[in-house]
Amino acid sequence: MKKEKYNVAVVGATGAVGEQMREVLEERELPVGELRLLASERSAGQFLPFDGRQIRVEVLNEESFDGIDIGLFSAGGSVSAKFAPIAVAAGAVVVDNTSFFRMEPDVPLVVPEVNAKDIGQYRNRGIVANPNCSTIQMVVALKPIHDAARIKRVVVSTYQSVSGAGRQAMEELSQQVAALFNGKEIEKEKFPHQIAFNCIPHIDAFLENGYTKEEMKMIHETRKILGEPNLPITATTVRVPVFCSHSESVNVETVVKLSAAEAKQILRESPGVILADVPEENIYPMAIDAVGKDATYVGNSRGRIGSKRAQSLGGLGQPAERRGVERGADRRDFDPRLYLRDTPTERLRRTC
Ligand code: 2RA
Repeated sequence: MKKEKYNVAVVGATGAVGEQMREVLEERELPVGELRLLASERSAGQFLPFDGRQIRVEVLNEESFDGIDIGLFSAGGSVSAKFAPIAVAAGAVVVDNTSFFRMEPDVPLVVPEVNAKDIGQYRNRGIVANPNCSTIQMVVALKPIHDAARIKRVVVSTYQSVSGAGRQAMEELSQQVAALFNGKEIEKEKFPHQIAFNCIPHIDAFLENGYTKEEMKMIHETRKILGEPNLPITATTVRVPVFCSHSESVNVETVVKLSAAEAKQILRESPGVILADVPEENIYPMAIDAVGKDATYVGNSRGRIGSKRAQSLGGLGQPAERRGVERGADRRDFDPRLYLRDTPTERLRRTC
C-alpha cells in the first residue's frame, strides 16, 4: 500500500494511548489525509486537536472504516475482536495495540527494530499486532545478543510504572500520594492494594499456573518475536509507584561465551538501544530519563557472579561488578537492566 496520503482511523481516540497515537502521527509526519477519531458513545462528540485542526470524535460503528487505509486500535481486546475484521473488510490495514490477535499464528507480532521482516505477513489477515510494552523494550535488547551469542535462557523481573495501567491508574497514584500526605483516605480502584509508596507483584490476572497474564505475555510474545518457540524464559512482573517508564532487570544466559564488555559493545551499536552504562559517573538507565524517548536504555551490564573466577570480584555492589567487567572477565552470562523505550503503547509517558 503506497499512497500519497493515508486516511487513518484511531479507535480509542480519547484514551491515553489514543492521545499518544495522535501525537506520534504528527511527529512522524506520516502524510495523513483524513484522521478519523473513534470512541464509545460516552466519549464521542468532543473535539481533539490534530495538525492545527480540531477533529470531532465520532461514535465507533460498523460504517466507521469506509475509506480508511490504516486503523490504529487501542480500545480493548473486545473492541478489536469485533471491529478489526470490519476495518479489514472495508479495506484498511489494522495495527492492533491490544493482546487480542498477538498470539494468532498468522498475525505478525512486530517490533520494527527486531523483526521488521515479519511485517509483510499482515497480508494474511490485514492485521499487525503490537506487543505488550514490557515485552517490546526487552526484545529490542535481547535480539542483538541473540544474534551474536544465541540466548539459552532469560530471567526477567519488571518494575512497571502505573502508566501501563492507563490514565486512571496514574490519577490513582496521584490521589493516594496526596491523600497520605494530608491524612485522608486513599481511593483504590485500578489496583487491588495501595500503590503509593508500595510495590505490587500483580499485573493483570493470575492464571492457574501461578503466573500472571502479564508474565505469560512476556514469555509467549518474546518467543514469537524472536522466532524461538521453546526459549526458556521466566518473568516476574511488579507494579511500582512510578508514573512513567517501565524498568526491567534481565538476566541472560547465552550459548556462545560473551563477556559483559562484548555485550555492551553489541548493544551500543544496536538499533533502538541507548547504552547508559558508566556507573562510576552515576550513569545508568533511570525511568525519568526514558520519558518521551523512543529508545530502550540499557545499563548495569555485568558478568555473572558465582563462578570461581567471578568470586574475585567481591561484593554485589555496582562498582565492584563494574570493575569486574572492565577486567574482561570471561562470562557466559550478563545482566543488563533494561529501561523503557517509548513505544506507541507507552507514549502516554510523554504526558508525565
Ligand atoms: C501494564 N504492560 O503495564 C501492561 C499494559 N500493557 O499494565
